Amino acid sequence: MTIKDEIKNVTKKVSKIATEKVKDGITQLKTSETYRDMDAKLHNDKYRNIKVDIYTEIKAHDTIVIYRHRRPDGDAIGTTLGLRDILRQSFPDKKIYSVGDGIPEYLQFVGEEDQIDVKSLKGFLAIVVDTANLDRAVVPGIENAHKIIKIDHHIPVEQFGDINYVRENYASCSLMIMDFARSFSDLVVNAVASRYLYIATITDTGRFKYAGVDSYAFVLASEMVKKDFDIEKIYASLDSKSRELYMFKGYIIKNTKFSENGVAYMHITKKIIKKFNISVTDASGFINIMDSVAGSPIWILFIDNNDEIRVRLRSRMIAIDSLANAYNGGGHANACGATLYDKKDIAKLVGDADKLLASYKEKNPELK
Ligand SMILES: [Mn+2]
Repeated sequence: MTIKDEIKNVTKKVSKIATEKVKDGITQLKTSETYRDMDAKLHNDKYRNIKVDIYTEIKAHDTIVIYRHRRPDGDAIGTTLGLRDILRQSFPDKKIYSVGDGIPEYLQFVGEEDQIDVKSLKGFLAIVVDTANLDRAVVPGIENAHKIIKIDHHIPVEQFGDINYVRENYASCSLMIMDFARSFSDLVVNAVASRYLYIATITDTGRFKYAGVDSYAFVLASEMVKKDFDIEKIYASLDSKSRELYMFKGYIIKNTKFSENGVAYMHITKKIIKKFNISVTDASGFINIMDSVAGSPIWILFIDNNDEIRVRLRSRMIAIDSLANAYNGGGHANACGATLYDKKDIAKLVGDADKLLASYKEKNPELK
């Protein structure tokens, strides 16, 4: 065989292997069964039984009420409405409600919760989503519930359900619901429900930026996007702010303070809120403006709220939930909230955060 022929042969072999690999990939991605295997591989399928238990309770109840936490964010609203519409579509004979105490203005484009008197209902199934402890939840009439199911992705504070389905490695509660829905063939996720879940997912992951966003998150998001809803409109609604808020953004950037080791923080007083004519919720929404300062992977917003000071804490790489826990709060490792009752505690909390950052920088000198 000449060298020329040999090269030809090798090329043929390589291209045959490549073709087979591509074919393999295509067959592998063909069935949703394989997606489920991916879930099993990535997240361990020990949760399958608990999903079946939840599904069984849903089947067994004619009335289902879905609750979420107070001061709802995009995940809380999108997940409750998404789950409600999945169940309505899938079980048209059941009565399914999503209840709360009002939707903040910036999320009103998402959809509407149900205005019903839950106290008049009896023997229903309660599903509380995106909420670590019952104290944080808005749960009118839950005392009449026959059973309570908790579905959440926060660090568990309290196991308040008859069934507690908690998966901390999920980047949003909406992804848990999408995973749940596609685990059962008779659960229908239409375009309306997909849109709700998609809004929840992008808001809770900072548009797929935060820790916890893994390949399976994209598989689930991809399933949502396959349905026909307008993504451009969603971002237009989420990302446009009123002129007052736009000006307020400039104020934060101009007035952010930094601790010795680089914790970025800012105290928004009642006076400032009045000056810019914005709400406390609006002000809280600006926490992530401070996320892009080099050397400042912890950032904190303090907002006066009646007699309390609401605290929003965010970080990259460094777990800060212990800090939130020490100041009447909790949440995720990199995103949590707390409450202060004394202005003096601001300096104290910043000092504690500064120590955390200092010790992280000591171990990771590449972060100056
Ligand atoms: Mn969430």
